[in-house]
Amino acid sequence: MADTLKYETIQVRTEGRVGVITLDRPKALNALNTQLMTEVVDAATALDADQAVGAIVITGSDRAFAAGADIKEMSEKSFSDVQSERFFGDWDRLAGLSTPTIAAVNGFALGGGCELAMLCDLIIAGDTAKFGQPEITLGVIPGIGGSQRLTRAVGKAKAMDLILTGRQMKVDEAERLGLVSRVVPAEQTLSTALEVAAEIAGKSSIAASLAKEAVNRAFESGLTEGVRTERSLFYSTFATDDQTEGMAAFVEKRKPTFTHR
Ligand code: CO8
Repeated sequence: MADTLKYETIQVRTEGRVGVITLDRPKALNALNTQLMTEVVDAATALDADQAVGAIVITGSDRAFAAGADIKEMSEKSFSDVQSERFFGDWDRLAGLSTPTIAAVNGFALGGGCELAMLCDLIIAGDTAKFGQPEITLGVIPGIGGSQRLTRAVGKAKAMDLILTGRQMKVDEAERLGLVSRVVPAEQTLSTALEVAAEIAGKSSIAASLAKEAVNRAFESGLTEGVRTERSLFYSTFATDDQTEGMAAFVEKRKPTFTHR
């Protein structure tokens, strides 16, 4: 389990089989600086390795999920700084977690904040949520996958609109475009995300990680390769105790008891 005491910019806790990471730089609207990025990746990696954790929720505050990468920190950097320190390169490790992840978003999810939400498997958004990629207004472009994941999620027409104008998109538009999984009243965002996370964590963790890998392959590759990958992942579920138990429980008309093996 992640050692929450060592973190300064996030809080980490577990509720049953759900790990919760709360971004905690309220004065900067949870702007993502190097320390926060390092702490989120460290905590998420520890939760991912913990067999007792079956889903991870990442959330912010009522006012902001995250208002982007920390502009004050970035403004001091040169090309050679960002290139040599692989600035924000570790963020990609979040995409490689095998535990399902849910972003619970209220308020601003802008720039790197929108990209962090899109790195998660599901986005549950409150009705106050606003998404956008405003990097163009700072003379830069998205750098944590935004130009790729947003385009795959909402299509070229809307991605170009959002990335070239830098405008903020309200949650009803984000839901219509398929960027968010569910929209709820803002005061219910975290509780809904925790419920969904608990539901996922109650399933077979092995099956969940294979299902996640299969869906991500659809996102990242062509149909033929994706279907081939899904087939071999499906076959591999027959090597698990959870497949034996899940199907036996159905046949015997009882609830399955998954051991996540
Ligand atoms: N970075 C640093 N500080 C921020 C940020 C930020 N992204 N966003 C807000 N803050 C700070 C403000 O400076 C302010 O601090 P202070 O009180 O010390 O001046 C405090 O948070 C509150 O902000 P505001 O007073 O501006 O609050 P408003 O309600 O008036 O406005 C907004 C809220 C609209 C969210 C506004 O703060 C804003 O526009 N923020 C910047 C949004 C933005 O441009 N985000 C994109 C950043 S670039 C990016 O994310 C690139 C990611 C790629 C990284 C590449 C890695 C390879």
